[in-house]
Parts: sequence; C-alpha cells; structure tokens
Amino acid sequence: AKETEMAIGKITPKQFKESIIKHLNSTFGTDINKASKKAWWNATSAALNEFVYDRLSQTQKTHFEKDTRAVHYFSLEFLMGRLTGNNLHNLGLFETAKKALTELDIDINTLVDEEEDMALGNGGLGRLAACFIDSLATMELPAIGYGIHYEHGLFRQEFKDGHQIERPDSWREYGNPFEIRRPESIQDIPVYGYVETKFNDAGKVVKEWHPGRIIKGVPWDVPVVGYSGKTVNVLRLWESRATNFFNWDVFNSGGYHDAHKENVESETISKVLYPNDETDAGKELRLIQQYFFCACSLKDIIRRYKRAHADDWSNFSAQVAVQLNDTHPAIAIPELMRILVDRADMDWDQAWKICRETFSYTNHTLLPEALEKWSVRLFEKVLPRHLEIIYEINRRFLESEVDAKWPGDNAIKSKLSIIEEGHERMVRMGNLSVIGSNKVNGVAEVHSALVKSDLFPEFNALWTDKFTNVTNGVTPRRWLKACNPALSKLIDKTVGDQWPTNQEILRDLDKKADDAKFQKAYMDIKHENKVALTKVIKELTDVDVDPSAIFDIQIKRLHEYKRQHLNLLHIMALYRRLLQNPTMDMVPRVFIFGAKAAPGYKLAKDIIYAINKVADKVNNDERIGGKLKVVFLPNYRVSLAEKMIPAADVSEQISTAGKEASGTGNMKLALNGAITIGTLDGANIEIAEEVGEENVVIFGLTVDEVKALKKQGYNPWDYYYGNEEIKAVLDWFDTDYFTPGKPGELSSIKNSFLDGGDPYLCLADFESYSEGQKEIEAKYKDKKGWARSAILNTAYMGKFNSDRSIQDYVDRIWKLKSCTVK
Ligand code: 26R
Repeated sequence: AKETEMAIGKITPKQFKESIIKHLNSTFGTDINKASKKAWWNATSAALNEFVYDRLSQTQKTHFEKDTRAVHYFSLEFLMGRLTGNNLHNLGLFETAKKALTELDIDINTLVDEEEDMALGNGGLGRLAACFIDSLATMELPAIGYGIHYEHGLFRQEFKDGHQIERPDSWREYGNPFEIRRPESIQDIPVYGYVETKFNDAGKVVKEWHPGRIIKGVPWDVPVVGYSGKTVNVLRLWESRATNFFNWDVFNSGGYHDAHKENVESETISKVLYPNDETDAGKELRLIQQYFFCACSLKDIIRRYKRAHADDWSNFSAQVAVQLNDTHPAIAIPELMRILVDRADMDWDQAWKICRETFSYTNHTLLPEALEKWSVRLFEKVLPRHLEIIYEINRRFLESEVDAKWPGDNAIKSKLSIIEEGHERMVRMGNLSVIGSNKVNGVAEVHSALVKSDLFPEFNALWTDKFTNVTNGVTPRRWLKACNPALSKLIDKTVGDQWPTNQEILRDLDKKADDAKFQKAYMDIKHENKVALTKVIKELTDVDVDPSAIFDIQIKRLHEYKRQHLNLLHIMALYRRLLQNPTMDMVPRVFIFGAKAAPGYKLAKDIIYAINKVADKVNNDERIGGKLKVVFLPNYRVSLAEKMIPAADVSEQISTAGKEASGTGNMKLALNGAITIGTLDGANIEIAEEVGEENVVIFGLTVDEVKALKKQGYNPWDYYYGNEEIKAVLDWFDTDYFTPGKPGELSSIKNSFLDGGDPYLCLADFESYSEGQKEIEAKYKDKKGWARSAILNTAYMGKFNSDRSIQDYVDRIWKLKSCTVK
C-alpha cells in the first residue's frame, strides 16, 4: 500500500477532505451542511477521479507513442458492480479516504452503499470480463474493453408473495461519475437496406451496400484503474443515437411522428441488456445490438491504427488482437472482411488472412440452447452484405479446407457448414467463430476437453493447434482485499501485503493452518462477517438467523443445470427428518440463496417461488427449534455478493457434471474460506486439485457417468420408487403444506423431476449429495479441522487469480507485452 501511495503522489487525509468539500461546493453546487448522501458520494468520487484522469491520459499517450500491440476485449456484457471502493483500493487511497470522511462524520461503508451497481451483464461471462480488465490494467498490458452502454442493466428483482417481479434498473438516474462521454469519437453505423452488384472502373465486380438506416454510436469511457494505479486503461461503451439527417423526407412531408418513430427505434438499440442467460431467443434487436457495437469498435480500432500506419494494412494483425467473449460479437468477423474487401479494396485471401490472425474466440457454454443461431431471413433483412460475405467464407472453407481433408464427405460438410439447412435456414455463430479465429478456448480444463471432443470434434481434427484452455480466474483485489478487509489485514500481517498482485504468496498461509492462535483469528473474522450478514438478512427478509449456525450459500443465476432445486430437495428432506425426530442431533444451518431467473424462464421462477414458500414454513416452525433456516436474498448482484461471500462457511457448487463450463463464484467463495460441496464439474475439479481432496466435499456422478447413465436410459421413477425419502419429498410438492389453501402451486417442480424426465439428474445425485452434506456437518463439528480446511482454501487458491488467467491468454493467444507508463 505504501508503494502505491508513492506511485500516485502523496495525499493526506486532510487534503482529500478539502478536495471533497471543494467538489461539494463547486462541482455539485451544495455544501457540507445540506449535501444529500448522493452528493457526498458524488463529491468523493470526483475527488478520487482527480487521480484517475491524469493516469488515464498518461497511459493513452504512452501506448500511442510506443505504438503498442493491444488486446481488444469484445463483450456484450461487463458486470462491473460498484467502482468507488474498488478504485480507491486500487489507487491505494482507501484508508486516506476513510479517514477524510470520518473527519466529516461520514462512514465510508455507508457512503459506498449509495452507488448503484453497474450491472451491464447477466452473470459469469459478464463478471469474468470485469475481472479480466482489472487484471489487464494491473499487469500493465495495453487493452481496451468494448461493449454497449446500456441505459438499463440487468433488471432489479423484487419478491411479491414469494414470486419474482422484475423492475427496470436505472443505474444512471443519479449520474455516474466514472464515465466520460466522447462525442469527438462518434461513429456512423449502417443497417438494413440492399446490396447492389456493380462493375468498377477496372471492370471488376464490386458490391455496394445501400443501407436503409444509419445509427450513431456515441462512446462513453469508463477508466479501468489497475492495482497500484500506474496503468489506467479504458472500457469503451457505445450508446446508440438517431441520426437526424436521414429522414428529412418523411419529416417534411408532414410525417413528424413517423420521423420520430425511426429515431426512437435507433435509440432503442442500447436501451436494455437482454436478460437471458443460456437461452437464445433470436431477436432482431439483439442482432442489431451485436452488430452495432462490433462495427463501432472496429471503426474505432481502425481509426487509431491508421493514425500510426496510414493505409498500410500489413501490420494490422501484429498490432490488433480481438478477443470474442463467446459468439455474441462474432459478427465482427464478417464486418472486418467487409471493411477490407469492400472498402479498402483488398483481395479476399489477404483480407481473410488478416481476419484469422486478428480474432480469437472464448467458448463459455456447451448447452445446446445457448448456442447462437440467427435465421438467414433475419440476417438478410438486417445485414444483407454480411450474409453474402458469410456465404463466401463458408463456400471457400467447405470447398478447399474441408474437402481436402474429407473429400466428397457431404455429411461432414453439412455439419461444419456455417449454414444449417432445414425448414428455416440458420447461421451458426459458433462455426463462424471457430472458422474465423486464430485460437478457440474453453474456460476450465474439463470444459475445454469437452469443447474439443463433443462440441467441435471435426474442427479439432482439422486444426488441433487452434484449440486451447484458459481456466477462469477472479480478481483478488475486489474479491478478497476490498470485500473482506478484516481477513485481508490478517493476511497482510501474516505473509506481507504483496499477495494482491503475486499469486504465490497466499500459499505461505499454509504454515499457519494448524496454529491455534491463527485459527482463532481467522475464524473470529469469519464470525464477524457472519454477524454483519445477519444484519443484511434481517433488513432484506426480516428473518432472524443465528451467526453461529453454518452459513451455507448458493449464489448464481437460477438454472436447472445449476440445480438450486437439488439443494431445495435436500432442505426439504432435512426438514422432514427434523419433524420426524425433533431432538435429532444437528448443527444449526442457514441455507442462503441469491439468484435471478430469466423473466421468461417459467420453471426457474417456479423454483424461486418454491424456495421462498419452503422458507416461510421452515423459518416459522417452532417444532424444529431454529435448527434450520432458509433465506432467499432478493436482487442478487455484485455488491450483494461482496457482503455474502466473506460470510460463507459452505459453498454450493452442485451442477450436473459436464454442464457448468467453469464457475467463478466457486473461486470467490473458496478464496474467502468457504468449504465447497460440489460435483466434479468445471473449475471445481481444479479447485479440488489445488486445495486438496480433504478440504472439499465432492459428490455425485462424473462427466463419464452422466454420459453412461443417459446412454443406458435414465428413469427418474426408479429413484422415486426406490427411495422413500425422495418419494415423500416429491409428493410434498403436490400438497398445500407450504402454500396453505393452494395445493398444486409447487407441482411443476415435482413434474420436472418425473414426467419431465429430470434432465439434470437431480434424483440420481440426491443420495450422494445428502451423504456429502453429512460429511460437511461432521467436518464442521471438528472445529480445528474446519478452521484448518478453511485456511488452506484461502492459501491454495492462488491459481484462480485472474492475473494468472490473463498471463495464460498472453502466452497462449495474445502474445502481448506489458508497457510501463511513466
Ligand atoms: C445466447 C445468449 C442468450 C446467451 C447465452 C449465454 C447470453 C449469455 C450467456 C451466458 C453464458 C455464456 C455464461 O455466462 N456462461 C458462464 O461463463 C462463465 C465465465 O466463463 C463460466 O464460469 C460459467 O460456468 C458459464 O456458465
């Protein structure tokens, strides 16, 4: 921390305080006597920004002067959360600001709670992008994040009688001090229209796209402050605006409203984040969003490239790496082809070479319903020229590369084709991404292996070197240092304060794993964090929980494959055991959930309702003496995660093996000393390897066992009739026990397990899960053993620092060099 304060120049709490007061007065037109909470937060942010903007310009200047190669991270989602605390920590100014505010009689924790989350993402993929740009800046790597400046981020979740209600998220209502509008870098983006085939002066056939509409893209820059504050990169987010000149005809002929209608439509593009996680709806607006931000970003990149290289394209792929965060930005591939071939008049082969050297693609899911496909009909309407280019990419690929490897094999051709033939012809964005990329990676070892063997086996046979793995990671700055200050201080005291940037150092904590004094200090902090969460639970749900109970936490989007309903089955089984035997020896346990369901995902919403109803009943049942509590915290988001994770004893990572690509919440929880109960899926496998089998609880079918069971024919009824506890619990869903007077309200869940075929094998894994939970309880009863395991989880999580992930991207994919900013 000391070194950091040197880097950004010394500032005393007194000076920081004066700066806050100055901003209250002259930036926000108020004063210390009448300032609102929001004004205090805004003024503090403005004071901190004085350190940010200087470094931002300095970074941009250095990168330009040195003409550095840079990575451009293209993502439809950046789940940033709050920035005030994070930026203060990364600048080494948190303690200074805290003292300054205390002198003004303001509690810094209350102040930072004023900030709305910047929730421009759904879940794992979006939060990963946010951790990655933190690591890129921290590691002093030249990088830009590109995305959309959504007016509304992920919806706000409320519960009404236990049902999820979605409300719009208006995160910018009170302003956002952490972004700068850059109207000088506006881009014009064409959409719709038709393609004309012409001959140019040289008698060559050329294509001219006559767009039906032009949309303006206005960039907003969010500074990304690296830890130590030396490098400040940017996240550039595009807002859509109508171009006014386009419809003067309509306007002048009296169609005032029609002219405005088109404006409204253009401005709709960046209005709202699609709330679907893992199910593709194929909506026109979503395709336009994807194209809009890719086209803006490529123009921005090319403008910057040309400043140094004019019209010489030969260095383009040496200077520019573009990482596609899933297939969502894959339209960037044909867009760059269009720019090179149609606009720069380059020949196809040369353009294609540049494209393939520029792009790489990260796959984040194997679920078939999440693999993006767009109908040819829609493509033709929105992006007619891109469809032609995709056809040409496809024709050349099939006729040369595929035919050379598998001559005359039409079955393979139809499988590898970018176009899926059928009743409605579709464009497969996954195939386009693989064909147009330099490297393709999965996000955990097991997932990357499945990408090769199950998702793209023929592509892997064609280009083995294209496929690689980069296991995900999380930034320890936000997910330990900032969110768990007490534990961070204990770690500083024990192994020194360099761990936030050096993955190896936490390992030294293992020497203290059996030290009674250290164990006590570590577990006292856990207890204090649980006390703090207890207050949050009371505020949000009005439920009283006991901080000495086991806090068992499952936080992630609500999805059948993540199996919150398996957790629920076990809770109901426990409840039933307690009712049958109220004196049963049991360590009190609080099951805590946080999850949003996609608004159109009926069963996911039913599961939320069921958990809330079971919670109502269990929490108010005096017969069980408070041994079991269930709480579902509303509106799970980054800032709530920061309060839950430090307080977790148990981390639920219970997806069906082969379905969770990686998971990243699993890493955050283990880093903060929660013991994982999990399946051998995604990064859980690597977590177990790192922390040691005795410090996690693994249960359930493996990937191979899941495959074998499905192949042999899985019948959930066998488990229903074969296990009286499963039968009793499932039958409970049909009664009105949890929904008095309304039997059948929870039946959809039972049906999903039985008539629905239990696609995610909850019943098959139930017994093993229940045994795993007993093991958790037995471990917890051994206080010393538990403390040791918790400490070793923190100690051995170094691998899952997102700096390590970024280093893997640098070595295996981007070949970037760091650049020191003076
Ligand atoms: C196509 C569209 C509807 C869509 C599909 C899927 C939109 C968003 C998604 C989100 C998916 C791809 C996602 O978030 N995947 C998660 O990525 C994390 C980061 O790699 C993983 O840790 C996690 O396992 C995976 O589910």
